[in-house]
Amino acid sequence: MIYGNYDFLDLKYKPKATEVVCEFRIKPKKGDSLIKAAEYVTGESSIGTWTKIQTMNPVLAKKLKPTIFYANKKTFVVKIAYPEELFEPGNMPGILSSIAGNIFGMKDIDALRLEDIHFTKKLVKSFLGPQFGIKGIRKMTNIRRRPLIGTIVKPKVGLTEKEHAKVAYESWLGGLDVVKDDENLVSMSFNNFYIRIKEVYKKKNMVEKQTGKQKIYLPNITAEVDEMKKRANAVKKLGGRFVMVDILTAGFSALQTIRAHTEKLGLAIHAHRAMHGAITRNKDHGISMLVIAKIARLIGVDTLHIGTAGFGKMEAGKDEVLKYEQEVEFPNVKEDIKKNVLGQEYFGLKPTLAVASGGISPISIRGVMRAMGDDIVMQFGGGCHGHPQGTLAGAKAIKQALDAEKKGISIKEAVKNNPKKNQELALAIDKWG
Ligand code: CAP
Ligand code: MG
Repeated sequence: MIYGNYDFLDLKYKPKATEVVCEFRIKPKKGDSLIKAAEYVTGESSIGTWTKIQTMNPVLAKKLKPTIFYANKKTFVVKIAYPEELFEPGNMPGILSSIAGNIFGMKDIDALRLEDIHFTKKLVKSFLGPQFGIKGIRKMTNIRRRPLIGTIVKPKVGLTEKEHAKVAYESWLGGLDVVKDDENLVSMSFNNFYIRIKEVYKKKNMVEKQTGKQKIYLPNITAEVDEMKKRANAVKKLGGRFVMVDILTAGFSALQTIRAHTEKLGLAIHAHRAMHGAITRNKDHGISMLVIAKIARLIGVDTLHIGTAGFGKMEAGKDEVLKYEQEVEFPNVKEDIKKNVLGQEYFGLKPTLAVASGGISPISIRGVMRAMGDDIVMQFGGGCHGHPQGTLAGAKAIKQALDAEKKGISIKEAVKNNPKKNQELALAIDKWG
C-alpha cells in the first residue's frame, strides 16, 4: 500500500540505533486494514502526504523514509522506526510536530494514541536532562532514603501572601520537607508572586533555624517565558533552590528555555502536569503519560507528578503509573535500553524524582509507598490542611504515618502502641480511615 509515494512496510526490519522508534495504537477507519492506517500515520508524520507528488525523489526517500517494522492486528499496536535525520536535535516542539502532530487529526484513521517514544542517543544528548536528579535532591535536603513528604498550600488560590507563608510555616514546622504553590496560583491581585516568595522564604529560614532541617519551597513561576526567567531570578536572589513549572500549560519550548536558565542559576525544576488529562486520559486517542514523562526528563525536570498508583483522586491507576517503574525493553533496538522512564539508565540522563500527589492523606502512605517505592515525593493538599486540627496537626499526622511505615507497622498499630505520640494520626484515621 502506498501513502503518497512510498511503501513503508517491512515487518522483517530491525531498527537501527540511529532511529527513533515510536509505538502507536491505531484504530483504522471502518473497512481499512491496520497496515493501511499505519501507512497513513507513517507518511503524514514524516515525508509523505495524501497523494503522489512530483517533487519527491528516490534518493531523499531512501534517506528519510521511516519503516513500519511491527504491527499487531489484535492489540492494534504499530511500531515505526524514523531515521533521526527527520528531527532537529534539541528541538522538542519540532520533534513533536512530526510524530505527535497532524496524525492525530487525520480523517483517514479513527483514533490514534502515541504510547511510547524511544529516542536515539544523539537526540537524548541534545537535551540538558535533569540538573540534580534524585541524588542531587537527596543531597540538597539531606534526606537519604525515605520518601520526601510535602504539601500544597490550600485553598489553591485566595490567601494573601502572609497567610500563604503562615500555612507554609506550619507545614514545615509539623515535619513536612516540601511546600509547593498550587498549579493555578501564579501572581494574583490578592497574592503577588514577588511578595509571596519574600514572605515564604522568610518563614523557611525561620523554620530551618528552629528545626535544624533543610526545607524546600516550590514557588510556581508559570507565566510567559521572559517573566518566568525574571521570577526564577527572584527565587535565586532569595536563596531558593527550586522553581515549579506547569510544564504543559507553559509548553515544552518555554520549559527548554527555563531549563537552560536554571542551569545558569543552579535551580532545580519541579514539574506539575496540569492539563495532561486532556491528552493522556483517553486510552484510545492522545498521548500516554509515559511519553510526557520521558519528554519532561529529557528536557530536564528534577521532579514530576505521575499520579498516585490509584490511591488518590486522579485517574491513571496502578498499571499506568507503575509502568514508569517497570523495565520495558524495546525489541530489536540495539541498546536494549531498560526503559524505566523516570528512574533508570537512559543514555546517561539523571533520574527524575516521581511525585505522588492528588487526593492522598496519611492513610494512603502505605499503599503509595508499596506501589511506588521510596524514591518519591508524596504531596498532601487536602490530606494535610483538611486535618480536624488544621495544618500543623495535619503535617504531624503525615510524618507519624510515614514513621510507622518506615518501622514496618500499620498506622493503627502505631496509634495503639503510642497514642500520645500519634494523637494527630489518630484523628486523621478517624476522619479518612
Ligand atoms: C493535589 C493538587 C495537585 C494534584 C495534581 C490538586 O491536591 O494540588 O495539583 O496532585 O494531580 O490541586 O489537586 P490534593 P497530579 O492533595 O488536595 O488533592 O499530581 O495527578 O498531576
Ligand atoms: Mg494542585
